[in-house]
Formats: sequence, structure tokens, C-alpha cells
Amino acid sequence: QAAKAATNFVPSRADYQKVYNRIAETLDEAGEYDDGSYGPVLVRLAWHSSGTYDKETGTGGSNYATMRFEPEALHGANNGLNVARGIMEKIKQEFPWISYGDLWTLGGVAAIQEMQGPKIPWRPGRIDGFAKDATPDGRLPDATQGQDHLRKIFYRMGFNDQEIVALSGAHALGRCHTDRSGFEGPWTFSPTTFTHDYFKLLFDEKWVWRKWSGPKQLADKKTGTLMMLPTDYVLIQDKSFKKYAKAYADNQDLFFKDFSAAFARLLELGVPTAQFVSSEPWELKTLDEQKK
Ligand code: CCH
Repeated sequence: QAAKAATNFVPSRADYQKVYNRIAETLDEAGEYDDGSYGPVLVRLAWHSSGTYDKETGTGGSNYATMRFEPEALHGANNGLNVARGIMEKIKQEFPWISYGDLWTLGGVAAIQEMQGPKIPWRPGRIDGFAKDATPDGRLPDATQGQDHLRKIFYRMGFNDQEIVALSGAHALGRCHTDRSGFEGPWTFSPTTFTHDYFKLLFDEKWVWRKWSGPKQLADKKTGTLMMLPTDYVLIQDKSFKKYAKAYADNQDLFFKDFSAAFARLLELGVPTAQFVSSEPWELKTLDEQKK
């Protein structure tokens, strides 16, 4: 691969599928890490590298992969993502021709698809930028706030209420870490499988404020092992959000379809259309599909 980088190597769709496959194989090399998969933290990296987009100024988004640089790497919202960037760096060594923005967003795609989620249409074209392209702190959501804040942050990216709710369903995956965000615990009982359980649990469980010295978060009354952030909980309190949350709780296929569309769009925010190597996004194959 190193020789390829030195020449005028033009990667094909098959080459990107190879990178996908390598990421997919890496997910399960997590051993004792968290719930045994790097998938959730890679989804968070893809999201935080894209969610800085501001439609008014056209700044931010996944194009320049500016989280590589300080101070963006040190923004509080990005705590712990050094783990994800480290995993991606190993893949980058193997495939030096891929840009960081393409690699990180492809990481999110591979993680969602390999964890039984929907197909996420994706295409390459992001380029590596410089520290001067980094965005100021405060563009990513703050979990301690409410519906007005969520709308302010996501409307700035160009999303509507339905897309805010659909995207939030990614919290079916992974967990909070006290040493990263201060919050603690997983949202669902299957944090390494992409499902609509996040929405089901929001409606089916009774949520109570956890009594502890950490930041305000909710716990399920029955087992006390699951959590919701204040921003998660507003999805069933705000009338407009609640309508979509209920629809996704009732219909996993609808959630998968809407999540796929919104997440695919998120990953392309701020990338000039002319940079994409293909006029249409691709659906890359899962490892399982390639075995058939
Ligand atoms: Fe999130 N998220 N997220 N989130 N997030 C956290 C973890 C994950 C908020 C806050 C937090 C999205 C939206 C929001 C993931 C994907 C998405 C954590 C814990 C906080 C806090 C971090 C830690 O301690 O490790 C807030 C607020 C919002 C507002 O909307 C969206 C959108 C997505 C993706 C589409 C994933 C996945 C995780 C788990 C990471 C892990 O390491 O397990």
C-alpha cells in the first residue's frame, strides 16, 4: 500500500471496500474494551467530526478532519475520541491514500452496518485540511440542556425535528464514561447492536433522576442499570420530538430508513459536491454479505 501512495494511485470502489473490510475486522479486536466492540466509539467519531457544520458560514463538517488538531481535539465534547482516532490511525497506516475525513466517516458507516444497522450510503471525496480550518468550541450538543438547545445546534447543521430524533437513535449504541463526559452507563441492554430499543425504552421504562454525585442523568427505575441524558429525555417531553420518537419506537424499519438518510447526510455536511468522486453514494457490502 505504501508504494501506491507514492504513485498517482486512484482508488476504486473496490479499494474503499477493502478499507471498510479492515475497519469491520477491527471492531471485534476490542477485547475487554467496553462491551467488546470499538463500533460505538467509531460512530461517535464520525458524528463529532461532521456535527461541527454551520450552514450559514459553510464551515465545519467532515471535510478537513480538523479534530486531528488542537484545540479541537481537546474540546470537552471530544473527550475519549483519542481512542477512536488511534484505532483509525492504524487503518490509515495500511491505506495511506485515504483522507482522514473519508476514513473517519467510513468508520461510522462500517460500524453501523456491521452492528446490524441499516445500510448507510457513502462516497469518498473529503480532503485533509489544516489546523486553521478547525471550528470553535461549542458547536456540538451539550447533554445537560433541553429542547431549545438541541434545536439550535441541529438546525444550525440544517436538520429538522424529525432528523434530530432519528439521529438521536444512535444512542442505542455504546455508553457514557465518567472519565470522558462525566455521565455513566449504557442506554440499552444491547449496546453493540443497532436497534430501535432506545426509543422503546424511553417510552416503556419509568425514568427517574439518578441519585449520585455526578451530572444530572436519568436511570430506569426497574433495573437502575440503564441511563438517559437530559437531552435524550426531552425527546419524549417535547410534543414535536415525541411524535417522531413514538413512530420509531413502534416501527424499527421506519427508524432504520430515516436514520440511514439523516446519518448519510450528516457525513456529507460541508463537503463540496464537486469533491465527491461519484455522483451517487455507494452502498458498501457488510463482511457477511461478502461471504455469501
Ligand atoms: Fe451521543 N453522546 N449525543 N450521539 N453518542 C455520547 C455517546 C455517544 C450527546 C451526548 C453524548 C448523538 C447525539 C448526542 C453517540 C452517537 C451520537 C455521550 C457519552 C454523550 C454525553 C460520551 C462518553 O462519556 O463516552 C448529545 C447531547 C447529543 C444530542 O443530540 C448523535 C446524533 C449520534 C450519532 C448519530 C454514540 C455512538 C455514543 C457512544 C460512544 C461510546 O464510546 O460508546
